[in-house]
Amino acid sequence: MQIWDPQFECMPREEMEQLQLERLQATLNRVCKNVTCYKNRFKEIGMEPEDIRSIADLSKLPFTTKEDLRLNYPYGMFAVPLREVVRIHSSSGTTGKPTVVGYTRQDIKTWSNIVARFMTAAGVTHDDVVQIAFGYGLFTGAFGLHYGSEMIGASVIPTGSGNTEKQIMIMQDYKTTALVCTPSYAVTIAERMEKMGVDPKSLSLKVGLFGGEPWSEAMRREIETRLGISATDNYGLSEVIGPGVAGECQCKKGMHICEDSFVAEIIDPDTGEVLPPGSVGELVLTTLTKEAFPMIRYRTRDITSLEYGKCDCGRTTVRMKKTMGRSDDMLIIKGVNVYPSQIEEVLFAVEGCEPHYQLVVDRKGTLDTLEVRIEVTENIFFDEMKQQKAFLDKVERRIDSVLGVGATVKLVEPNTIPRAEGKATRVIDKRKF
Ligand code: DLL
Repeated sequence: MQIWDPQFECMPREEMEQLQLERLQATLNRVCKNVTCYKNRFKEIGMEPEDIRSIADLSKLPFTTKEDLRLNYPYGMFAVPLREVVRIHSSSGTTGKPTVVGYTRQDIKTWSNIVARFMTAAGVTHDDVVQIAFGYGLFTGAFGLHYGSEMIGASVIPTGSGNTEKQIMIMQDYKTTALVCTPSYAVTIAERMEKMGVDPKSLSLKVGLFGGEPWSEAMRREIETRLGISATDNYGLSEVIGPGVAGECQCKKGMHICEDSFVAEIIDPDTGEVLPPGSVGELVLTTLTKEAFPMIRYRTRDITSLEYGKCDCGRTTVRMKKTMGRSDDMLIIKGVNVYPSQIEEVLFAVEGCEPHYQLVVDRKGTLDTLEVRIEVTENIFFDEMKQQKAFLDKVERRIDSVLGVGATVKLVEPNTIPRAEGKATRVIDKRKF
């Protein structure tokens, strides 16, 4: 298995912590000098950057939140003058103003390099033909993987997202070997291929690099079988750099975080307290190499845990588990915390469920209700009411026993839940309106 940057990816832990500390101190000095928000923060807590003498000391500093970025919209958190910024992207937030992020020329190089790392870890080499089916534009997904692929020397096909039949034709004719998109779009592509009668075995596809949204292990198995590929997960967020923060190797036992560029902490989302290694909590990230848009203790809202043990691939970097979802996507139904990904796991385990589902949360009087809409495969028939009832009972019982919350399951006709081309919308929460 190839490793793109063995010096950093396989660095002994003590050495990595030393490197992180040096880079952290340099970053803190720079933000204190150049970003008013951070300058004020240090003043408020009566600290100087020099007071941070270890990585553990980081916990003495306040968090940065999306609200801080909103208050400093658009360029207030930039640490360099705009003339040094060569690229601007934006987060995919759907409410309020989006967050604006900037990159210097060096940031673009750093970004390309860390994306090249996880793409190499996923099995991409300069011999590959990489089809990028993420939306090009303000979203960081397409550009990040595009630049990473070029750095590896692979041949990039920038199809962008959508136009699924054309994607498939290109895959056939241009002999695509690696597919890059959201996991939900991968399902959309697989489904369309089946409809078109295209046998995935007749394609040259080998690997799929999917990210940008949470997806379960069950969904991975589904995609791997339907497309006949090896599928890996990769994680990132625009505020921190975009894709490239972490990615899986072929062992598929967690996503390796680029620790020479980011310090990862897990906190209790309610108290803000740093949790011991292995705990499940909210991921907080501090950038160590970014010039234009450094972030100190940025609260990602993503719920995961960290694994510090060595991976069989030889990399020593800490791995983050697949995220359960975002703390702000967590549904509280009748007082029980529910992540859409948990329901996804249950559904995939039931034969006959299609990987298309939607959760509708509502309130009747003071009581929350959860309706799980699922598509059933065309070959399962429910002409018989008794058969249908048995199926519904089975899914409802499983949801109740796994999540501890009752749900009404409703079967919907094949092809009625909207297909995703980018990130899927899984939840309709009517309680907010
Ligand atoms: O989604 C960056 C990205 C693009 C990562 C392509 C990987 C591949 P944003 O649009 O700012 O950036 O959204 C970031 O998406 O906080 C997570 O909640 C979610 N997310 C991203 N990747 C994963 C993943 C990009 N692999 C937000 N698993 C993050 C689970 C993910 N959630």
